[in-house]
Amino acid sequence: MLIRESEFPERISKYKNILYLCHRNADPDAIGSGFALQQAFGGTLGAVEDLSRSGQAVAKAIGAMVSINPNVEDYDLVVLVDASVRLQIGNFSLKSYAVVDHHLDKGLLPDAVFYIQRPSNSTAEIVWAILKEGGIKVTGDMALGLLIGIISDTGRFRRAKPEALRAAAELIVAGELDYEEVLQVISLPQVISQKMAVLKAVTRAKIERAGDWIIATTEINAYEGSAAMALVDLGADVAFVAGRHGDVTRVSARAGRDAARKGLNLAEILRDLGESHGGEGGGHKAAAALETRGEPTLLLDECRKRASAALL
Ligand SMILES: [Mn+2]
Repeated sequence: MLIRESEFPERISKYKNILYLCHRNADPDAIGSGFALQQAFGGTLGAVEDLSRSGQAVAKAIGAMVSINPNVEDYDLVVLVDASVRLQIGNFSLKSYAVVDHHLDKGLLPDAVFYIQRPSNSTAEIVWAILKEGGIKVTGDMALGLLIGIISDTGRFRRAKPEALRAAAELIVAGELDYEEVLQVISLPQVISQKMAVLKAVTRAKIERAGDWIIATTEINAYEGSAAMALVDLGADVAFVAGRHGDVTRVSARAGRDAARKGLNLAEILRDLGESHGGEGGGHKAAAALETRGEPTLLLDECRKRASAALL
């Protein structure tokens, strides 16, 4: 059942033992949002498998204790934060759960006891609305985590909508934060394996034109998301990067603003591909991911065809 932000405190108060669960490779938006909810309403903060490097940096800066792979059976409610597809949280059984998320995916919504999902730049903005409307006082650390969530999910405000900018300004005031210091927290030097992966992915890329649109596809078995982003930064309108992970193939996709405006919806393309290959995909219009069985080359072909059909 879809609820409003203002209804969240009342709903959550009915449960005693709550787990706020962040997705796999938890990023600053997931950690910052989960931490703020946990601080405001009590319970445990957890993540599936691991935290991303920037997720770890944020957790350290705000003093978040994150339980890795907690036993979901131990809780009477699991609040999934920043995720609404199985792809991001893995295959354990979920009895009673809620969702707070900003993706376009519907996968886990029908069985949730309640959920808040709307297409904002970040989950952190939704959490900020919950706290604000509930009249809950935020600490500096809560505000810091939420602000970093917004900064990182907007690409340092490059994709920010007015609501994100407004929430960021409010959080700086509420948490008495120094913006320059905040940026320091997520200014991490790239590790060499990431630089190598991205450079290899770019040099191997296949570049094709669909009318005036440029679609790039490539394979690399790590940092697919960073590689796709790099290809779009270099001029591709759409980029799909596939990599093998054990017996599954992961595809990360990114699109430039013009392609998304033209109606390209990467979340839809990767969700459909996931459905037809027995995997799962989803995300946002301009940034999405897929995990499924199948040959990387064939999956990339299908991605390219779907993207050019959407753009032409
Ligand atoms: Mn997010």
